Amino acid sequence: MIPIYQSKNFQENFLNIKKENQVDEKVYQVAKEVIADIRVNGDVALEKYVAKFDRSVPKNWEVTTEERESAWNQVDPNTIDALKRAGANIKAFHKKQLQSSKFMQVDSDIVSGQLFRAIERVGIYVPGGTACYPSSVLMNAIPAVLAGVDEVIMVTPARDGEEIAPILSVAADIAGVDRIFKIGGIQAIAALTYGTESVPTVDKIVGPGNAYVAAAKSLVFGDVGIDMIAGPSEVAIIADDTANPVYVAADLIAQSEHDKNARSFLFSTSKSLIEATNKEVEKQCAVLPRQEIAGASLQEKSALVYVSDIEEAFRLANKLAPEHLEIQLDNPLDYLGKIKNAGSVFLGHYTPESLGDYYAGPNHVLPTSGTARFSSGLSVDDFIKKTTFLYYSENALQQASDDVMTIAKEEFLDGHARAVEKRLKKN
Ligand code: HSO
Ligand code: ZN
Repeated sequence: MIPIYQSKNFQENFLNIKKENQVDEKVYQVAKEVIADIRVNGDVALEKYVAKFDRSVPKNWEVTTEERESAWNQVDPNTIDALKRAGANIKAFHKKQLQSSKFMQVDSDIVSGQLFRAIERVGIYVPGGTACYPSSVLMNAIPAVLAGVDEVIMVTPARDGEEIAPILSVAADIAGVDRIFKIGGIQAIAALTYGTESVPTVDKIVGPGNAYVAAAKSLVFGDVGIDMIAGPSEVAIIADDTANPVYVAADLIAQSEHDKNARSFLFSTSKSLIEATNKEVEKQCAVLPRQEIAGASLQEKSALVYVSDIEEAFRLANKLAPEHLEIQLDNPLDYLGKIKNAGSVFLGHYTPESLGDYYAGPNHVLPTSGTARFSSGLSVDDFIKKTTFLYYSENALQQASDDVMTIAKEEFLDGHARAVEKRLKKN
């Protein structure tokens, strides 16, 4: 059973709380030590930590072409076809995000603009444990490849001996990943940041990971770019009497099966929908393989919230800024204008979040824990740098000179003023 809240209680319990420190000190300490060791001692240290922390120690760090080819024979052809179609949809969606460099102002005397250039090398972290998701390989690598990144390098720990999960290798091929290394955990983040004899450095690391990986990413940030540090997954559903409780319950459960800390919310104007949803949740959970995880998330972290009208539902959802927002109302497109804060939105009774998680095109790497108030899901932009440029002719500089020198002098930076003055025509 998911606890039922009134709008006011929900706000007190879920919206006005201070964030807990997500990663504990001991985890940071371990990460610091491993990173420092690999930074200084390269492969020797890397080998030591792979042996200590990863489940198996491969002889060859890098997945060979032969291994990548043979992975295709180890995955069900139907799965391969589904992944290819998902890859095509994700590619088509992200292609529309590409932009060309901009000449912002052009006349004969002044030219300015922005050069859009891809990051040269990107590392993609892929967990190897239970959350070993080929969909995440597609979601992280496809925008990088489309952006024009020269080299996309994936890291993931080997399982039972020499091999990485074949489905991850196939997904990597579909997405266009250049190289794969069989390394996981803190040691993978350290190796990608500082390089070792066998692992090249990258300029940015993206992809989800456990607490150790998250700690390592935040420690190396600055020496390398990172994406967001994702918290537990969330969904908020806004629904009224037109919604089907079977669908609402299924979507709450889908989110909650990710993690005991996942959070699933329903904001509804309908008491009967809330009651029916709770009954459905019980029924559907009883036959769910991951019922223990989903059950913990639903009972301890989730809420069914009764609201007086749809406006109130949107107000709460915007304050929550959920990673995923579903609008299970008739004519759902009419409500787009009401959305201020959400990672990704799913409209109508037939657009479950699962479509977005796997297949339709939008990215599933999204801002969690309310960070959708100020950030966005992964896109081609995350792999692009924008370099501004400027050209002034001699005449244009003459015209701007007084203003520039005046401001420079106000800042007591005479050298700046003189850099203009030296170029002025002497009459
Ligand atoms: N809902 C997850 C993504 C995912 N779902 C991967 C299934 N596989 C976070 O957006
Ligand atoms: Zn999911």
